[in-house]
Amino acid sequence: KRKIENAPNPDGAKTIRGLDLPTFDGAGLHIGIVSARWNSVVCENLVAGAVEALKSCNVTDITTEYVAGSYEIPQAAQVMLESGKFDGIICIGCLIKGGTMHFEYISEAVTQGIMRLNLDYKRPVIYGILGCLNEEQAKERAGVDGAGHNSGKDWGITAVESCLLTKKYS
Ligand code: DLZ
Repeated sequence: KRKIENAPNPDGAKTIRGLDLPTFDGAGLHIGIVSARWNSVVCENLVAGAVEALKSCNVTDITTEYVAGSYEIPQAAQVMLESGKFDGIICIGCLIKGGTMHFEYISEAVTQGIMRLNLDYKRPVIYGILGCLNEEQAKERAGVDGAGHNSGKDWGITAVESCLLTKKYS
């Protein structure tokens, strides 16, 4: 089990953060996931990890939508937020550095786009975009074939925690 040194267990959380699935009660939350299909093996594992974590927090209302690549994610998330149906959105994508400048341009655009949605809509829009130098790094961070750790689980927990904070002050 992985320990996350810089993410201390928040007050009231029942299990220790860093043990696989800490507990927040997300019953009644409506969570959307938007995932890219580029690097689909990695993204599918990340989506599965996020769904597993959401369910472990009692979230039953989960809608998953797909887009072609990471570049399409912010606009898709915006459409979902505009529907008013979601308490929060988890954005999932995997950018792998290649021989051209695509990686830099898309990473920058997607990162800015997702942050803008967070602030404009006052709803958590979780940044589940891996930016990796090669496929091996990406697979490790998505727990593909049992390697490394599935970051999707962290993003599922983070979505619930942030939605609960938002509800507390809304
Ligand atoms: C074009 C492109 C490239 C080169 N690499 C990736 C990638 O590693 N990960 C990803 O999610 N998407 C990639 N794309 C596709 C773009 O995100 C986008 O779908 C297209 O440029 C069309 O807008």
